[in-house]
Amino acid sequence: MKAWPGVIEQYREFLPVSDRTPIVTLREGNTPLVPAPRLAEATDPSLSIYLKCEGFNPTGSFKDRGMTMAMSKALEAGSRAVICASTGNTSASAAAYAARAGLKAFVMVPKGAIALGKLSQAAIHGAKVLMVDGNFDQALSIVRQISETHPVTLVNSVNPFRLEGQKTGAFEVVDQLGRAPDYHLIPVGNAGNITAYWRGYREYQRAGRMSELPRMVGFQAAGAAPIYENRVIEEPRTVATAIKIGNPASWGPALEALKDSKGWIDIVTDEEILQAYRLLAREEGIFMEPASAATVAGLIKTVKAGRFESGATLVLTLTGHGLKDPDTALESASRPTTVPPAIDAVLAQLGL
Ligand code: AN7
Repeated sequence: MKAWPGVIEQYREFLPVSDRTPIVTLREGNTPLVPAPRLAEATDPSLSIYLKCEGFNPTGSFKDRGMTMAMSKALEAGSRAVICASTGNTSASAAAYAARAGLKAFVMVPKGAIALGKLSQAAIHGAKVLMVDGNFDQALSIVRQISETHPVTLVNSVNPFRLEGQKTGAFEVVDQLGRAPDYHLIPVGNAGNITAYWRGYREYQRAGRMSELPRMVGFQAAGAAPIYENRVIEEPRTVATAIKIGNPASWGPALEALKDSKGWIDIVTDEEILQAYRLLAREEGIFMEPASAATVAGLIKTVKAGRFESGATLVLTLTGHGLKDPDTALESASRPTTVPPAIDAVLAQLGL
């Protein structure tokens, strides 16, 4: 079997690269599309549910698909440094791909609202990490201004190459499933990924690789739901820190994706997110971060509301790995029990 070359080489004909583009890759993509029969059993057994496990990318999130493109094009353009604001995953991915490319990385993250794993990634890859005493939206505004006036490339999803890379997620779903699903469910923060998936599906259809388009269904956290509420949220709140965003950069394009695909956007509460988080880990053996669990929470809510027709095929993008956020995992599960090193004491705990 040929080794997976990474998303740019795999989908070169669909991407704005040329022979002169130096490809910066960690062999991202080719993530598993895992059937979720227990999840169907727990919701509606007539549904075919598949999980696109993006947490298995090199830095543990879907951001690597966009970062391989953004970093390759930055290098091609002669850039020496990159900058981003991030709720965590973008900064982890930018730091790793910048290291790979030999570029300097500057990342800005909201203080106290970034999961431990993500922060550790940005740090160990050698990025200059700034913790802003404010939120993501404020940090994005600052780095956007800096990139306009200083020699540093912005690698947030407002960089058009990011979404170009991320659309390969849709290509893979179709390649793995043999068709597009009837519904594609996805968490929404800055709204780049929902926009990218929709673009990917449309381009694949135009190229004759699939026939029917899916309906895109997005989920925001109830305390951070600007698109759902149709207003900027000044102080977004949610346990799913990855999607704690009050003024999404791709707001307009996401609305178009929802409208064009006859999809919709809904909200899920933190309680629903954490319930889905535990369910996914315990019933399906898949550990994804809370923002990803928002999609599973959305599935449960939507099935209850009777919005999916019987027998429909659903794909859920699980955007980031559970290990990114060990604190939330430990707070959401029962604590380990300490025992002395003695068989009797251990047996007393096991109840065998
Ligand atoms: C796990 O890292 O915005 O709607 O700065 O990390 O495309 O923004 C992360 C977003 C979903 C939302 N799931 O995707 C960042 C950042 C996870 C994420 C989203 C993010 P978009």
